[in-house]
Amino acid sequence: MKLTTELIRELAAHLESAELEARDVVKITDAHPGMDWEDAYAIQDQIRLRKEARGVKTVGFKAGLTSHAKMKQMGVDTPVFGFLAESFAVRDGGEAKMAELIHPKIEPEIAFVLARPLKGPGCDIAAVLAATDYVAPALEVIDSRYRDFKFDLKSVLADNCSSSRFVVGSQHTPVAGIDLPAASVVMEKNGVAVASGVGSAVVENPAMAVAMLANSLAKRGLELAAGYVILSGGVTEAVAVQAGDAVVCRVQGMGSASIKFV
Ligand code: OOG
Ligand code: MG
Repeated sequence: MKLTTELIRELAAHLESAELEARDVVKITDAHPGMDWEDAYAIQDQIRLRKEARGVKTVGFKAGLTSHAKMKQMGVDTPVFGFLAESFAVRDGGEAKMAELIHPKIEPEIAFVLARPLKGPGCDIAAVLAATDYVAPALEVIDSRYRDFKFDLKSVLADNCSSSRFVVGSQHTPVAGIDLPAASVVMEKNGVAVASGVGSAVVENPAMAVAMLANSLAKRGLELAAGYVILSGGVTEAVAVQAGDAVVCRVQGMGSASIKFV
């Protein structure tokens, strides 16, 4: 750790206010170039604790930058992990308000909902599949608090990996019947396909991204709880949205998830 506890709390308040007030800020490594990985995750943890202290529950976690398309789009080369607060959840077919967002982009993902807790280290694909209650199509709305979505890995980790809103499809599919790497994923905006890929785009198997998340959390003494929603990461590049847009993610064998921007 390079930053003091006081500064970590200040930076968490700074980034969470930017989120809640829908305004952008410059990336925090500009003023704190010496911050390390531990500091970055400590700021993210502090944002989570701020929300929990106000009664906003944590309902899951996410992996991000788990596909080559996303890594290339953002100019980084390792996965990142963030948390999902209940205030981020939008029901399938529901609305996200543009006035509450800065410059949102949307990406198609595969969600896992856990029947049993998942704890690293040593989690692998088999452990993830055994702990999974069901899988479903998902859409994640990412909304970096950083100006023009320009960041480095430490800044984005501190900013809870741009997490903003998410929708999980209402069809629940047991994972046993699904070939996750082969599952085709299509995202449509206003009825037109704007991105498509297959499950294997996410670290060869989206279940692997969940295992990596559990193993990463273990380093901070955290685990994935039963009932948690896990987003395994954007299958394709993220696409910008505006008021009036309707977006659907369809995953072969799993149905769809949809959201409107108003
Ligand atoms: C970071 C979040 C990435 C994903 O699924 O790849 C992410 C960003 O691109 O702003 O959620
Ligand atoms: Mg994502």
